[in-house]
Amino acid sequence: MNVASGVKVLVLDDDEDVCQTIAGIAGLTGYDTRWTTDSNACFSMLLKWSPDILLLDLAMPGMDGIDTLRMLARNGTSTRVIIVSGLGSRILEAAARAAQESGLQVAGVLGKPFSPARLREVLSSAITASPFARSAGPADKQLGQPAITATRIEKALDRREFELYFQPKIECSTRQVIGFEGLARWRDPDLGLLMPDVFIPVAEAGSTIGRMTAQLAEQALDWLGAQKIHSQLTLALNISPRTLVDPEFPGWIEGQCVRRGVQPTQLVLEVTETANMQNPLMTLELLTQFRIHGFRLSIDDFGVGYSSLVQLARLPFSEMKIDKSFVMVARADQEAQKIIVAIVGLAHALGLSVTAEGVEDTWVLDFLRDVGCDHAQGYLIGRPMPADLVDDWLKRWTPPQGA
Ligand code: G
Ligand code: G
Ligand code: MN
Repeated sequence: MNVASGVKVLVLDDDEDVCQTIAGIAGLTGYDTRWTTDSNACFSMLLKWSPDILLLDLAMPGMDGIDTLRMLARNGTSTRVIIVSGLGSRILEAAARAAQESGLQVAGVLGKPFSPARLREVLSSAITASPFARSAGPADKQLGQPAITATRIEKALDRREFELYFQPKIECSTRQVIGFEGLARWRDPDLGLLMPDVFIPVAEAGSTIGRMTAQLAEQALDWLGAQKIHSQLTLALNISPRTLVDPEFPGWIEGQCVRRGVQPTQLVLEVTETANMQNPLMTLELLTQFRIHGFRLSIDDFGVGYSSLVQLARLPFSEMKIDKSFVMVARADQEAQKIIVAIVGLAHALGLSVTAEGVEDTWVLDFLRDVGCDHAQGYLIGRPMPADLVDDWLKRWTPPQGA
């Protein structure tokens, strides 16, 4: 069946020719199309006709596109919006970001002039893309539930309720699996499966992060030790900067590797920088020790937060992970694409490998391969999964078809 059939498309543009062109192409493709050059008429059609998609021109006399977007957000419209403009991609993408942040479902941007093919592409991806959803913050998740406290975490550690989930990483050029990132989950008997953003900050604020890291590191190394046929796989473990002030840690983790016959090169330690790296010298010393003992070090969430060029040059990292906020939007956001290209160049110039996280579609995976990014991780490839599903996933892994 034609994806367009039954889909209602409304066009708002002050230029009647543009309206007619868009409506003509969309109509021929099978969309049920209406257009108007007047914002007020547009609002009334939104209410009475409830279109699925609104193509909105940014530069309008009187009420401009931003005013219209603000009104739409205030009315809580569920119509998906495609922003159209000849003002250039920076303005288009800024408008899209503002609209998204105000809660609208932005389904794409369309620069003028555009080809009929490009219009059809934007329209069809607006239908097939999953709706933009705001993710619930940690506060929402805890609503009406017992608070996560250090005491509760202490008990959970005694009962070994923390568990590693595994998310696969592939090589962009060959699409072979190279390893996994271990992500902490808390299987609480009352609350169910809890995500790290709920409990890691509590653990970091108190004194339980050390024990938690140790339990998760043991699970990681047990898993690596058990990979007989996949002994070349790597596993990345997230390390809190708080752990990087414990002088016992490098020696301890090395001992744990030796006990299980795991090569240190199989373990990657991912570190996110934070504003309060309490003891920069100690951190520098410990990170250097890890490298001396053969572990690999990854700078997590690069490009946002506190990671700086100075830190990057100063600390002995072997890998950089491009933050998912750039990667997830790369298909529609040319600025994000440029940032990715720049980060890949920077990483390679410093002799680091690069992993992009948050890869959600094949276009982005192809893009990453084309710009020389080494590794990719994201929902397209696989979601974080419990250990007992990993073998099966590896057997069934078929690389997504690229261009
Ligand atoms: O999927 P996800 O919600 O798993 O992870 C959210 C965040 O929690 C990530 O930024 C990740 O760095 C952090 N995180 C996940 N597991 C661990 C862990 O074992 N230790 C630390 N310190 N952070 C973790
Ligand atoms: O900060 P860190 O990179 O360690 O966190 C990884 C986080 O990103 C985890 O919460 C993981 O579940 C999440 N994640 C991994 N891949 C994707 C993806 O493709 N899309 C989104 N939205 N989140 C992802
Ligand atoms: Mn990470």
